[in-house]
Amino acid sequence: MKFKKLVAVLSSVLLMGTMFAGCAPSSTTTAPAASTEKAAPAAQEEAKPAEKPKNDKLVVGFAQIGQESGWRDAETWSILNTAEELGVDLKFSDAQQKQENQIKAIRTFIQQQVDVIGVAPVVETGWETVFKEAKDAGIPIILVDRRADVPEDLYAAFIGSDFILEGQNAAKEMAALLGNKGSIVELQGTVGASAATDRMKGFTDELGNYPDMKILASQTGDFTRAKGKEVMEAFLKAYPGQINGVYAHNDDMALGAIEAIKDAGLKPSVDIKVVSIDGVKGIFEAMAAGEANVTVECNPLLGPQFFQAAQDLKDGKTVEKWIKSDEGIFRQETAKEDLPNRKY
Ligand code: GYE
Repeated sequence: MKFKKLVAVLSSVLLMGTMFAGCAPSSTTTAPAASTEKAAPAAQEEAKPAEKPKNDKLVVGFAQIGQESGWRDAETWSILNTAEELGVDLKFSDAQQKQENQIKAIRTFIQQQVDVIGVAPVVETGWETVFKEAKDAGIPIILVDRRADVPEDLYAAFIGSDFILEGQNAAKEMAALLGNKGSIVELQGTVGASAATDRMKGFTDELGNYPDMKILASQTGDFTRAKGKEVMEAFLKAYPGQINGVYAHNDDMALGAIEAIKDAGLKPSVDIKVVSIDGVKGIFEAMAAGEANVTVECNPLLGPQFFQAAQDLKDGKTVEKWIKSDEGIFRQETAKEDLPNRKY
């Protein structure tokens, strides 16, 4: 499935917050009503033994957060596309940024007796009850890209990045850009999300090594371009002529901040240094145009690792508790050469 086509399908189907089953080409665009293969066991049970046959298709439920960023779209694409390639029966839900919708989706997956549930927890807390329900039903949970604050026995694995390290790397890059001296504003991700909490911690801790660098202000832009712009506009008004750098917890917010900086008559990456996290194409374009400085990569293409872990769990194998992704740091100097190689 092509990325653009997928995004179009997502916008039209998933925005409604519905759930649909199967990721094969035939079912991706089908109406939610088609998702009944696993939901009507009664009729089947009379003909077949109650137990699921061994070696049957891998059945997975995935409770996605929403469509707040280019990174998120790339992750969704990776999940849908890998399921299609592997022939996995995928039930996919878009929670439109709401934890209650993710919890509802997980409960539906439990009823549908999926083999494994994947969830990208929008915030860190509030998962214990529903994860216990999955555990009682014998369904392992894989945390994808963000962590949940639950006891270790309530999830099988976390697949994703080291957000603290990303924050530390971002701080080192900012220090190098500013000659170890200057005032920074921070655009935080969604409040309560592990990706935001840890990116803030890593950055702040690392900044402790640079006595002449300080954070002037820090506020959430909810991982979106629109809010990133809005908050940056407010910062520029509140601290005229005082901001040397902006650190954004994701590229989308940085792209919003760049617009705000330009609207204020300043040059992004020159008058105000721009450092962010993710590595989406849009920020490479901005770097190539000389408007952003550095992105610390966070890989969203987690589909292959996710379904491998799901299959291993179904097969009764043990999986690593933290499956990490390989990531780099990319700077303005090489952006033009890097751009054609970017996959998301
Ligand atoms: O950095 C951001 C997204 O959870 C790691 O969520 C993910 C973050 C990603 O919306 O762009």
